Amino acid sequence: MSNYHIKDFEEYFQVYRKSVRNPESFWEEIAEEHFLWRKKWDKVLSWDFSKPEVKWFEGAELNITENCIDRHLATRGDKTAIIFEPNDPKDPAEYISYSELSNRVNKLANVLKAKGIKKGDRVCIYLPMIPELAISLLACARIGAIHSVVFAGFSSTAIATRINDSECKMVITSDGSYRGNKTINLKEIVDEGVDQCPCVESVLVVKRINAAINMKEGRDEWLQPLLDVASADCEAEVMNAEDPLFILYTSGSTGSPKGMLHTTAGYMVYTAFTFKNAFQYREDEVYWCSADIGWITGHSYIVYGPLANGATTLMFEGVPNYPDWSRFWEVIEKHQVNQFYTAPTAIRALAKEKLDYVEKHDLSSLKVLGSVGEPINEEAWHWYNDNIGKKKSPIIDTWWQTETGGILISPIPYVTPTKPTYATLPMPGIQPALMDENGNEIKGNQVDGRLCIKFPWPSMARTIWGNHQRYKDTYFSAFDNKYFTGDGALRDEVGYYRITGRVDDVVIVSGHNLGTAPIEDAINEHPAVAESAIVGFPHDIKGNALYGFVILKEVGEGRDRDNLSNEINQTITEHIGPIAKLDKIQFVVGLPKTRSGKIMRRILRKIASKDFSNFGDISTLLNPDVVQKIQDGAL
Ligand code: 6R9
Repeated sequence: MSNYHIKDFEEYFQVYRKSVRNPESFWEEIAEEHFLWRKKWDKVLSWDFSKPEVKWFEGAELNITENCIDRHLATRGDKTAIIFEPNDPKDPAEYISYSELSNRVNKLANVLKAKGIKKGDRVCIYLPMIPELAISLLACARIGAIHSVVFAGFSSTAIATRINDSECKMVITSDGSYRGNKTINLKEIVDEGVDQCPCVESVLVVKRINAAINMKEGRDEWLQPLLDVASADCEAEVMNAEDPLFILYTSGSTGSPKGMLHTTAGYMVYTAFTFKNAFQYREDEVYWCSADIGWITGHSYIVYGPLANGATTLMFEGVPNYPDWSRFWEVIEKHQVNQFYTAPTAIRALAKEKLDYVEKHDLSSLKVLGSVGEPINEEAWHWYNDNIGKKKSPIIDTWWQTETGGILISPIPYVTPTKPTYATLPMPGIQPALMDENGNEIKGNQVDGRLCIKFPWPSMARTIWGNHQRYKDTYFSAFDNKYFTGDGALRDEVGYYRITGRVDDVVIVSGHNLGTAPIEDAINEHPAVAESAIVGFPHDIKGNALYGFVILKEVGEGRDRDNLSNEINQTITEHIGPIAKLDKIQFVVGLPKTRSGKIMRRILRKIASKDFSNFGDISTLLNPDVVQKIQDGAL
């Protein structure tokens, strides 16, 4: 894939203008030049946000695995496609070349076929971060089956809900997983879940930890013996551009999880394009995204985007603090990682530890640092920039969503001047709009509002599986003829975007619109504060007041709490103004977080307003036990 790297700021604006003036010809050119099609499209785009319906490259035929694997074989057959770095650093890393990947994907694809999986069938994948996870996604795509990956940290109830919602016929799992010095019996969790799923006909089990597990007669089978006798040739299923590729569940602010449906051609084109440009990936570089493939970040930027570019993508099975807090930096040095992509929550955790962990490793291979998943606060941004990037690797703060399929707003490294806490400018083809509460677009700069996208892009989710009405209600009803992201954003004097957080996190205090993220930023600047979360709670006079949940660093432990509270409010006053001062501050040991590291503000809002009833399903939290502790402290 040759030359669609954007080289400088001027070229960015040229490309952007072109992409907005004539989106069809812009994307058509990229699709023409850089991918392998069985048949070209009849029409580049048709769309109607009122239905809503969006179709890209209609009439085209392709298979995404031919683009991610087969076409590289002639030129990159021996190149490493996937580096697998296991949980235990004493175990050897695995280097899977493109030709080996081809064999392994085809074998698994043949096994799936032999088990009766056909085009359009749904397959649930519940695996740790081992090569079989990436291979399972690709094997499904090879035969046109729709994969539905469930993050292998979710509970059996969460698995069952997701399997039943999309009626998966098969589950691919493992006997267990390693996580630091622990092992987790995944199969037991799957068994409990699948017991509630009449649609599941077969369960394939990867051997990872050699655990003694139950195998249900007639349903469960070890995968390896089936692979041993499978053929390494498997003709790719010819897919239409708009045929489904995968379902991935994301939690809504209310109700059951939403199965976002992504389709084939548009998703492929957009993730490949953004991977290459947002990371400035070049041949022979090593790219590492530390997310789990159970999230959209892993789908788009561990598997499909990198492989469509013939890149070397690293999969890490472990955790940042095993055997100790230097593990990430050790992996970067060991594999000479050039682009590193992680989440602010990880950066904050790493920044709490001694700098020795960082300093004993050579990080000079790094060229680009990425951030994703939540707003990156200023302190974390600087720590990442100073200590990891040594002020020479640009930080790309990439804003996007499960629903958007790929990165929508991000600096292009070495092209877009960065600014801490700003995701900066839209990727080519993306037309953001800020909207006011009355549904009008706010033009000009130095404004803030609700973030919408007013024109389709290739990788947008096409529907919610089994519930198109909910798709319409959630994303296309708040504002006429626009996709509503659910996030708030501001546009600064030069047109850079800063995501201020979910719109439901905005608190109106005495008539002032306050984003919680900038206040958290301010608090986190206090030397004794490790992390904080702010929510609104009802107040007789102000309408809403602010409640801060604050985790202290060790240095703050022994200190007088009243004094600290005053200092924290003083910091807020200095950074934002007295209007943003907190009415209540509670020091806590942890914050309730989702598995992807997002703070569950819904729960904190309830605690702040002393409503301890019905927290909803907290079983999928990373740390459900922290909820009771916070509640006890609030009484
Ligand atoms: C990719 C991913 C989506 C929500 C999104 C927003 C928040 C993600 C962000 C960010 C500020 C960034 N978010 N990236 N907020 N700056 N760079 O995380 O998808 O799990 O669906 O979450 O995450 O609130 O709306 P997903």
